[in-house]
This record gives sequence, structure tokens and C-alpha cells, in this order.
Amino acid sequence: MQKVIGRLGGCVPRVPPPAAFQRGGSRRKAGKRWGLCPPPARQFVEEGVRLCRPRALRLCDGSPAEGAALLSQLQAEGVLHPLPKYDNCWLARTDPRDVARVESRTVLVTERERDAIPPKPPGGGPQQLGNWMSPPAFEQAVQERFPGCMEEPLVSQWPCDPARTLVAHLPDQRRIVSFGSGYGGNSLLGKKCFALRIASRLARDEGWLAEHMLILGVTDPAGKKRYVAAAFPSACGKTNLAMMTPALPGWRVHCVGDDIAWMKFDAEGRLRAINPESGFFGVAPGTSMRTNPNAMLTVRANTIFTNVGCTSDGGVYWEGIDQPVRPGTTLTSWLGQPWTPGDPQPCAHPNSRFCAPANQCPIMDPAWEDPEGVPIDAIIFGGRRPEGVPLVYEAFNWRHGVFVGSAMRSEATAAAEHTGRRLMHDPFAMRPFFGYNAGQYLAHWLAVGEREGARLPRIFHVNWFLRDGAGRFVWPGFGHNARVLAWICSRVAGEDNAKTTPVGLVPREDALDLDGLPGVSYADLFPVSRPFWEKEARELRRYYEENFGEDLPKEVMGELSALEERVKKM
Ligand code: O2Y
Ligand code: MN
Repeated sequence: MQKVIGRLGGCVPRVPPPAAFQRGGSRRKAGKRWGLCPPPARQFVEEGVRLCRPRALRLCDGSPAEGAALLSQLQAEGVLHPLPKYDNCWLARTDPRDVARVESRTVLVTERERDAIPPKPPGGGPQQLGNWMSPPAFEQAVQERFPGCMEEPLVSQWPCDPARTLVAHLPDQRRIVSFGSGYGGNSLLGKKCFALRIASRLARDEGWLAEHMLILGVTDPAGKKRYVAAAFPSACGKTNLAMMTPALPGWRVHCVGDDIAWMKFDAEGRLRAINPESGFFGVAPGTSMRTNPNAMLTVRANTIFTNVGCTSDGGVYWEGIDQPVRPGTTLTSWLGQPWTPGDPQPCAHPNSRFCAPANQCPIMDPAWEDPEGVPIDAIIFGGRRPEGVPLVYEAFNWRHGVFVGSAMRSEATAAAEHTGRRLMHDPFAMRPFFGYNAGQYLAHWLAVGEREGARLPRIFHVNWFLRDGAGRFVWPGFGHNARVLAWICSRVAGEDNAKTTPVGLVPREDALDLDGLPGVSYADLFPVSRPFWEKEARELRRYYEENFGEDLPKEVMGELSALEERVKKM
């Protein structure tokens, strides 16, 4: 599966007009559509055709009829399997080698390495903040992959080329070139590649922010509504939070987006956010009517499931779906093998996904498609931290908030090729998605905070994933996270209900509503211990030095030193 966006140099012969796409569609109509294409688009297509040499060229119009024709064709080719238990839902099983984003093969191509990544760590370890490729190396990589690639015989129903996968970004030219993977973020080029990597570069150049953040609206029992944006590393529950059903009576949540936020200042100095996507590409395992009923209701129609298990009555199945399988029904794993509960391997791949239209979510915000965006009152950072990091704390100010974002760490997830439960640094949840040098990215955030007339959102950090000595979660999470949103809203409203710790401002004991949560104790939720934060600060200093080097803004290093001083005085 190959995709090209952008110009791929070279002088090549004329390309004939495209063949009709739809069965029954006419060649004349397709030719007319081709004639209506803007010249740069035609030139782009022509170059791609000459390079890749496809058997036919099809111009898509995005119509429902075309969508239906594509689905039937993919079914006939064995790529998609219908799921008759639902309405227009489909199962795709990928090549088992093509199941997640491939960070090691995701590159930024710039003339100067320093424009893409901070200096390499001393000792030559891999740079964790992105991969750089030089323009000549990129040209060579293109020549080694693309010429004639669409003439090649298909090797399976899921064409991919894992050994040669390359997801390249050319931020100076706003180009993306992706080869060898048909999976998610590697091939849905409008998502991570454009809406985060290329857009973060556009945002820096133009003075706005393109972020790995959900956006939600939260309304209190008195009807006061506020919007928050939240950055969590991949597969840390962003979709669950974005679609949350509050466990606090009278509170409501509406979803604007679950993954990406573009935020710009308006004329009044307020940061306004839009969701640049039109659908959700959420993790299936763990999603259930208990954990995320709105997601379950969203995916009952017009949804493509990838690498989930299926039931013999035409339904889907995954770990944690929490739905009884009807007697007599058999299960098939994501690998297409018979599967029974208790089998050692999971039924669904841990990074299996649903891809569904956003407008099917029952709690989409009325303003979710407003081109003006929604006004953001609070920005939340978070991660999976089993110990030491409080349930919630507020940054002292914007600069401290930028430090908090830069210091984010989380347990690794299945969304990329990393494995295991180890803690990974993930500044701003953007580690895999920076479109330029991460040090310059932090400097851009600091500059945003200096903008004249800006009415800046408050910044918070949350951790839903604290565990006790026996390894059990100490916070019930899901709908109960509304209790934390309620405190955040009270802070935005200016309530004086926080106490200062060396780490940040935490709710006073009476300010966080823990009613009806037996066994949940304030003390367990707000550990702030000197040995833990000494170790955390040491590790952070090492990480900054090795990964950002001299590109770390001095303000951020200053915040780390200030934290160390506060911790010393504990
Ligand atoms: O793109 C993929 O293949 C999985 S990763 C993903 C998908 C949807 C939303 N976010 C992510 C992510 O890794 O952050
Ligand atoms: Mn994401």
C-alpha cells in the first residue's frame, strides 16, 4: 500500500485521463472530472502515476455511491468482511506485521538536522525526539521504493512492505510521502502526518498551536459551560475522557474531538480550538458500555473495525468488551483463527481500532464543527503514572505549565511498536508527532504565553492511574474523572480552594468531591513525597540533558531547578 502527497520530481510523459471509478460510471464523466481538477492537483497526480505506474487511475468524488462501490470492491478482494450484526460495519484484518505506527521509520526531512531534532545524545544513543533524514537520503529512499511500485503483483490481501516502510515528512514543502504500511497513522495521512507533524510546523510559523489533545465541553449543574483541551500519550484514555458520562449528578460532558486540537487566539485574546478530524480512530480493547457507552453507541453503524475479533453471528469481539457471547456462537481472533476465552493470546490485537464518523457520537458538542472553534479555559496534561504523581495538580503559571508538559511521562502502550510497561518520556504527548525540533517547540509554547493581550487557559496535570501497594488502581476513573473536571472548573471560576505543594497546586481536602466513593482516600490520591520527586527531578535533568541538550529553553531548565529547590525544602 503506497501513498504519496506532494511533488515527486522528474520529467515524465503525459498521463491519460483516469478510468471511470464506479462500475457503470462512464469514462467520459471521469475525463470531464479530470479536466476540472486544478492544474497543481493534476500535476501532482501525473507525477505520482509516472513514478508508481498504477494499472488505472481513479478520481474520487467522495460521494456515498462511491463509498458503497469501494466497500463492495474491497469485500470482493477479501480486504473487508461484512459484520451483519450491525448496519454497514466492516472488519479489516491487516497483515500481522502491519499493526501500529512505526516510529522508527517515521522521519522529518530537512536540510539541517537541527531544524528537525535537537542534537544527538552524547554517547550516540538514539534520539528519542524524532528521526531526521537528509534530502539526498530521502531522494534515494524514494528511488528505492516508488518507481513501478504499483505495477508489482500483490502478495496478499493486505499489501504492505514492512522491511521498507517509510513515513517521511518534508515540513518546508508541506509534503508527506508514505510507503509500505496501510495501517492507521502510517497511512491516514490527514491525521498524525498532516494534522500534527506538518500542522505543528505551520502553527509555529503562523503563531498558533497544533496539539495531540482531545477537546471537551463540560457543563456544571447551574448550566455554566467550559471547554478544556487535554494531552495524554497514545492510548491513555483520551477517547474515554472525551466521551465521558459524568458520575457527578447534574454535570454534562460534550465531545468536540478525541485526538487532535488546532488552537488559535481570537481577537479577544482567547485561545479557541477546533478538531481538524471528522471521525474517531479509537482503541477497541477495553471499550465497553461500562467504560465508554458513547463510543459503543458511535460504532454501531458505518464503522470499519481493524484487527478486532469477531463472532459467528456477525459481531465484533475484543478484550474488555464486557458483552456476553450468545450460546452457540463461536469466536474468531484478529488473526482469523478459532478463539476461545482463556486462550493465551488475545482475541483482538491490543492496538485494534474502530474508525467511525464523529457525528454518530451521541454527545457531540453543538459547536464541534464551528469554524471559529471553542474557547479553551483549561489545558490538561496527563499520563499513566503508577506511583508518586497526584491525581491532579495545577501549574503555578503558564511557564510552569510548559515545564509540566515537557516533563510528561507515561507507561508505554500498544499504539506504536514499543512494548512493556516501562515509563517513557513523552513531552506534551507529542514525542512521536513533533514536526520540528522539540526544543524549538517548547520555545514556541513559551512565546505563546508571552503574547500580548492573551487570556491564557490555566494548566493542569492529571493522573488517573495511581496504584496501591497491591497493584490496584486507587482512583475509579472513567465517569468519576468528572470530579476532577469539577475542581478544574472551580479553579477557572477563581475559587480559592487549592493548597500549594512543591509540585503544584492541589485541591484542598474539602474541595474535591469524593462523596459516594468508599475506600477512596484523599491521602492515597495526593502523594507528594520528597524521595519520589527528588528521583523524578534527577531523571528529568538527565533526560533533558541527553535529549534536548542546548536546545532546551533556559526557562524550562529554570523551572526544573526551581522544582528541585522546592523539593529540597520539603
Ligand atoms: O495510528 C495508529 O495506527 C494507531 S495510533 C493512534 C490512533 C488514533 C489516535 N491516536 C493514535 C496515537 O498513537 O496517538
Ligand atoms: Mn493520538
